[in-house]
Amino acid sequence: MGDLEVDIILNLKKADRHVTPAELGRACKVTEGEVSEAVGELSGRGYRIDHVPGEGYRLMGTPDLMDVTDIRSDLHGSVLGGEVFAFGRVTSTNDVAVSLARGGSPEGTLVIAEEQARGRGRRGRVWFSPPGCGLWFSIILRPGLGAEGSATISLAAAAGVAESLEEAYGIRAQIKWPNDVLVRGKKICGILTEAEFIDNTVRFVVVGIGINVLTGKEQFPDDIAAIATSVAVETGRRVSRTGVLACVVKSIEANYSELRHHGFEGIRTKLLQRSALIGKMTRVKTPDGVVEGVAADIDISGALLLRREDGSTERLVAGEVMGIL
Ligand code: BT5
Repeated sequence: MGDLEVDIILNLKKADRHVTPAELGRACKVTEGEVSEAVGELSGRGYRIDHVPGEGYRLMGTPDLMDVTDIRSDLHGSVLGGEVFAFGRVTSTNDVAVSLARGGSPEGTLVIAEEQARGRGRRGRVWFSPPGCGLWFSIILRPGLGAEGSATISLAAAAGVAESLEEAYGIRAQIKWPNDVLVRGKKICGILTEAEFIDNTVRFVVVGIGINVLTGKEQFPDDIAAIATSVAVETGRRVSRTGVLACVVKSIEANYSELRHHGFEGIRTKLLQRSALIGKMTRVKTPDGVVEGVAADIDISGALLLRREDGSTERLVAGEVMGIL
């Protein structure tokens, strides 16, 4: 996959009409012969490109399988997705991203796979990641924050996912602290953030995001069928996965930039507006035991504040919501 193919797809997407080989050649700074060769290559990979002699080429459709050219052209100009690695099948995109990050890959590197053989949730739980259905991807970030900062990154990403699903697809999404995006109480997206530190500073953060996009109701395994949903189930439409990816990544980029330049307060406000927990009696499993109380607030470091029956407040930096009562 070369930069020329990305450039051609970018230009055809922008034009949304037939574009002559000469025009494309000028835009991409190559000869007409090179344009025709690249178009041949793209057609072979599943791009539907109409050719009308005299009028040129027009993009009619992108491949069903996610294609790195398509992704790169959609994310053109964004920091996140500045480098994209797209795989058919991996163990877990987080594993690949962590090893790339250890090897020095830059901030914004995005790793995506059609299928994960061992998609992971937190604490060794399994993340259902079949081929052709979802977006399973990880982004490398190098935020230069202290250790406590990585929780806010996860929440900023969750807010980005929820906002973009609402803006682009009209899906009313809520955030369940610390890492789920829910629609009508069902999980459409889970986030697994993993960080490595040097002393007390974050060396890198890998934000792993799983979004059910095309999964039909009947495709979810029995153990999650009642608690999971997808963009297709919620909208009744077969949307483009690459399209969803582009909206989500741009929205995460905006939130990440807000977080770095202005701190957590703006994100916190959005989280409180979209929270599935605030004001509700909540039971949370923490490393120190189970705590119950009304979810009252999220503080400036991303911790959940629970108000207990006796009036005391419990500050939870990590935990597992076991139930909304
Ligand atoms: C999460 O864990 O929700 C984090 C999921 C992160 C997945 C992404 S995909 C790309 C990257 N690479 C990886 O290997 N992981 C990340 P947790 O809060 O522990 O929730 C896990 C629970 O969610 C499971 O025990 C199931 O109950 C449920 N679950 C599993 N697969 C699901 C799916 N596809 N949709 C909705 N719920 C699911």
